[in-house]
Amino acid sequence: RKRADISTLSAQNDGDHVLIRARIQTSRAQGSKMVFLNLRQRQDTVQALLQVTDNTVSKQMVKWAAGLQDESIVLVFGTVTKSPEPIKSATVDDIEIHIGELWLIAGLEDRLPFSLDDASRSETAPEIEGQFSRVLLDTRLNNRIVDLRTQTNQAIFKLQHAIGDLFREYLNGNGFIEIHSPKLQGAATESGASVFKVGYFKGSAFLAQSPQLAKQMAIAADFERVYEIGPVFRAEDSNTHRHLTEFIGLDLEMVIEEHYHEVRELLDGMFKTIFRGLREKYAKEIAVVGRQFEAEEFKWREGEEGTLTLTFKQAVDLLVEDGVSREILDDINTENERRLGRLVKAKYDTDYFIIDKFPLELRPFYTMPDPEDPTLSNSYDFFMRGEEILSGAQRIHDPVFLAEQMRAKGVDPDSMKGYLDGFRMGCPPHGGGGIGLERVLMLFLKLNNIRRASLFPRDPKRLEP
Ligand code: ATP
Ligand code: AMO
Repeated sequence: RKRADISTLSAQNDGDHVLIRARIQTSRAQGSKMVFLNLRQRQDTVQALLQVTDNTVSKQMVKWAAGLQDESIVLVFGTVTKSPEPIKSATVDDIEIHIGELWLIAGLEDRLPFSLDDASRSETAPEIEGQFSRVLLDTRLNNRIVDLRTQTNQAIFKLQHAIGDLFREYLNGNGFIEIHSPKLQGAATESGASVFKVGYFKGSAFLAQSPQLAKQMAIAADFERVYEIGPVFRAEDSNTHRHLTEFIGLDLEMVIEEHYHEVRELLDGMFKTIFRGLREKYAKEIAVVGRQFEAEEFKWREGEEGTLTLTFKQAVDLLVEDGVSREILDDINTENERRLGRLVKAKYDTDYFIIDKFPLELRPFYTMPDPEDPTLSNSYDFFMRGEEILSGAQRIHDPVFLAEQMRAKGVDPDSMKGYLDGFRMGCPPHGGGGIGLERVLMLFLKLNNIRRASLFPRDPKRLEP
C-alpha cells in the first residue's frame, strides 16, 4: 500500500487507492450514514468521505469517526475520486477521498483550547462579527503547540528560518566564518544591570548578553570576519511589544581596512539581500501571513539612491522640525524613534533607514569615538518601520584607551582580563553589529508583537511553555 502526500494528489489520480496519514482539520456528519473529514498535512487539505456501505463500512464506524476530535491524527485507506465541482474548504479541491478503512493514530486527551479556524482569522482587519480572531495572544502562547499549527504560524517560522539562511548565505559568500561562543560567562558582556546570574558549581556565572566580547576576541585571534547566530539573554524587566528576555542574535564582526563605513555598507548590503530574498523566494509565505496581519508592504530603497542614512544630528533636526522639543532629544526614545520612522516614510518613502554617528555617551564602552568630534562615535543603528533592529560600531582596539573607557562607564577592567588581553597582544581595527532576529521578522511582517516572532517566547512574565 502506497503512502500519498496530499499535495501531490489531483483529479489525475482518479481511481487510485491511496494511504494517507493526516490530521482531521474539521469534520461534519451528515445524518447517521455519512461523515466528511477535512484532512490536513502541513498547509494542504483534502476532503474525505466515510459512508456506510453494505459490506465494509458499518453505521457504528461512521458514528465513531464522526466523534473523533478535530486535530486527531488518522490513517485512511481510500479511493481518489474526481469531484464534479471544486471543494471550497480544501486546498486540493478537485478530488475527494472515499474512505474504505480508517485508523486512529493519535487522539487528543483534552479538548482543543481553540479551533484553528478561530486562530486563523484576521487580527488586524476592522472587527467584523464572527470574522475577527477572538483568540487572545496570551491564550495562543499558553497553548503554543496548537497555535503554531495555523497556516500563518507555519509561514512565519518558515520566514524566520529564511532570514537566518539568507544571513548565513550572504556572509559565507563574503569571506565570513560562523563561530560558536560560550553563553556562560564569568562577567557581564554589555552592562551589569541586565545580566542573568546562574549558579555555577560553588560559585556563579552569567548568561551572555551578546557575543560581543567573544566576537572581538576572534578578531584579535586573526579570524578577520566572523558571525554567529545564537541565543542572547537580557534580564530587562521590559514588558513591551519588542523586548524578550531571550532572543536570537545575528551578530557579526570584521576587520576594517580603512574606514568603519566598510562595516556599515556590508551590513546594509546584507539587509537588502535578505529583504530581496524574502520577497523573491517566499512570496507565498508572506501572502499567507498578510491574510491574518494586513500590513503595508515593506519598502526599502534600491539602486543608485542607496539606503537613507541620517546622522544622529540630522535625525534630531527632523524631529525638531516636526515639533519635538530639542531639550528631550539628547537620546531618541522609543516614541520618537517611531515618529522619526513615520517622518522618514512620508518624506523618503522607505521603511528601512540608518542612523549614523551617535553621541559617544549613549554607546557602550567598546565604541570608537569619532576622530573629528570626540563627543560623537563611529556607531550606527538600523531601523525598520521606525524600530531599531541593529546596533553596531567600530570598536576601540587600543588596550589602554579601552581600559580607560571601561572605567569611565563604571566597568572594572580587572573583571574582563581575558578580553583586554586580546588587545594587549595586538588587535587590528574592527567593527560589527548585532541584530535581533525576532525584531526583523516582526517588523518585516508587521506582526506588532515580538512574541509572535518567537517559537516559545521568553519575557519577564513567561517561562512556559
Ligand atoms: P538596545 O538595548 O540596544 O538599546 P533596545 O531597542 O532594546 O535596544 P533599550 O535601550 O532597551 O532599546 O530601550 C530603548 C527604549 O525602550 C527606551 O527608550 C525605553 O523607553 C524603552 N523601554 C524599555 N523598557 C521599557 C518598558 N518596560 N516600558 C516601556 N518602554 C520601555
Ligand atoms: P544591542 O544591545 O543594541 O547591541 O542589541 C542588538 C540588537 O538586538 C535586538 N535586541 C532585542 N531583541 C529582543 N528583545 C530584547 N530585549 C532585545 N534587546 C536587543 C535589537 C538590537 O538592535 N553588542 C551589541 C551589538 C554590536 O555592537 O555588535 C549589542 O548587543 O534588534
